[in-house]
Amino acid sequence: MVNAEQKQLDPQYGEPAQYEQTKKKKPQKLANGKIKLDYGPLYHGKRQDPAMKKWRENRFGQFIHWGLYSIPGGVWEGKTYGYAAEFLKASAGISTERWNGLKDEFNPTEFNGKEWASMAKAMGAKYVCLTTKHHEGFCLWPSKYTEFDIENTPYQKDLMKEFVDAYSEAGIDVYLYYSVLDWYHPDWRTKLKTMDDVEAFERFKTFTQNQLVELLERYPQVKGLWFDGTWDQCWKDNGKFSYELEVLLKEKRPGLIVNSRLRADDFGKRHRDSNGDLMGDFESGYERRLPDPRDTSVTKNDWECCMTIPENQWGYHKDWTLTHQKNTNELLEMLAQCSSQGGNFLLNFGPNGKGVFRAEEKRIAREIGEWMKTNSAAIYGSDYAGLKKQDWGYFTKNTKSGEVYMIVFNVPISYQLRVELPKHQTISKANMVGIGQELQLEKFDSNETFVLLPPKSYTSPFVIRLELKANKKSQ
Ligand code: H79
Repeated sequence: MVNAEQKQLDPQYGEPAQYEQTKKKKPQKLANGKIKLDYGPLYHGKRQDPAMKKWRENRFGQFIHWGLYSIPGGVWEGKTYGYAAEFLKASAGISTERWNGLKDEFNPTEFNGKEWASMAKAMGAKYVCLTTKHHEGFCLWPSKYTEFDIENTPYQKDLMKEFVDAYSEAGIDVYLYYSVLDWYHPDWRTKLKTMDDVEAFERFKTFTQNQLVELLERYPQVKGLWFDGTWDQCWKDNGKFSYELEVLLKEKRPGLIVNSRLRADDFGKRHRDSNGDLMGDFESGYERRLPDPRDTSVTKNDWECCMTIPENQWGYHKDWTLTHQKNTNELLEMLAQCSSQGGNFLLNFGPNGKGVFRAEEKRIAREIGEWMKTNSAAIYGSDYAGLKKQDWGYFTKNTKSGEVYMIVFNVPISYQLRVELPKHQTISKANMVGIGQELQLEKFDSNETFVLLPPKSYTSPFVIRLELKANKKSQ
C-alpha cells in the first residue's frame, strides 16, 4: 500500500493512461493546417435532420430552475443574499450538512404539471428546459444512483414524469438541464491533484454517465440535454470522456440534441475546439447576453441565448427589487433579435419551493403570449433574412414561406422605416400584421425603400410583412 503522500502524482507512480492521454498531448498540424483532433466535433456545419430543424423552428423556449435553493429563495437566517439564489449555499457559506437538510423540506404540494405546461403554451414557448440536477447535486427525479433525490423528500413522487408528460402532451418539446459540477457527490473534484482524486473522478464519470442514461431511459420523450458546470480543469482534462459521452448518448437516443457546454477537446478547449469549430449541436455560451445585433457570423452555427428576467437570478429569489427587472418589451426585443440572427431564446422562470411561479413571471408570460398570438409568424420557423440591420428593429425571414418580416421596436420621429434590399429585389407590398393595414412605400434609391408609417403614437412592438418581387431586369 502506498500512503497518501506517496499517492501524490509522483512520476514514479505514473498516471492512469486515460488521464495522461488528455493532459500531455502535443498539438500536431494536419496537411490542411488544422490541428489534429481525436476528440473534436462529431460533425461540421449545421445539422439538417428533422430533430434539429424542429429545434431551430421552435425559436422560443422556457427555462425552469427548480431545486432545493427554491425553498430559501436567497434568504438565510433572516439575511438576504443578492447573488444568484441557486448559489446561496456558496454565497452564505452554508455547510453541506445544513444545505442537504433542505431535502427534508422539499414538498411542492402546489406543483401541477398541466398548469405549468398550459402557462408555457399560452406564452408561446415551443420547448422547455428543466433543471434535473443543479450544482447543489439534488436530483428532481428518483435516481438509482443517489439518495439525494426527490424520492427521499416528503413529496416522494416522480414529479419529473408529471412534468415531462404534461409538457409533451401540450406539444412542447422537453429538454433536460444537467449540471456536471456537483457540490453533493463525494467524488466530485474540480482539479485532479492526487491519485485519489483521479480514482474518485473515474467513479464520478461513471456516476454521471449512469445518471444521463437513466434520464433518457426514464423519460423517452426528451429531445435533448443541456449541460452546465463543465468549466473546471477536471472536465477540460477529460476531452476523451466528453466526446465518448456525446457519442454514447446519441446512440441511445438518435436525434438527441446537446449544447456546446458538454464538450472539451483533446487540449481542453470548450464549446469550440482548438480549430475554432463548434462542438455539440448549438452554441450555448450566450448566457445573459446577446451577440452584437449586426454580427452575421453567428448565423454560421445554431445558437441559443438563455436569459433571466432580473439581472442574475435563475432559481427563485424572494426579493426581485434588488436589480433591474426586464420588462416584456425588452424581452420581446431579445427574442426578435435572436430570431433575426438564427438563434433561439430561452427565457428563465424560477418557481418557489411549493411549485408556484411568482406573479411577475405569470404576468410577463401572459403579455409575451398576447404579443405572440398576433405576431409569432415572424418568430417561429424564422431565420436570418440576409438583409442589412436597420435601427428600427429586426428583419426575420420564414424559412418555409420565404416571407420577410420587420419587427419594429424603435419608431423613427420621421415615421419612415428604411429597408435596403439586394439590387434585384423590390418591395411590392407591406402590411401591418394583425391589423392587415397596407402601408405606403417610397422608393428613393435603386435598392432603398421607405416603409411609411401612419403618424401616431406606437406603444408596443409590431410586425410588418413584406412581399418582395424580383426586378424585371435582374440578372
Ligand atoms: O444555471 C444557471 C446558473 O446558475 C449557471 N448557469 C446558468 C444557466 C451558472 N453557474 N455558474 N455561473 C452560472 C456563473 C459562473 C461563472 C464562473 Fe466561470 C465559473 C466564473 C468562474 C467559473 C465560466 C467559467 C465563467 C468563467 C469561467
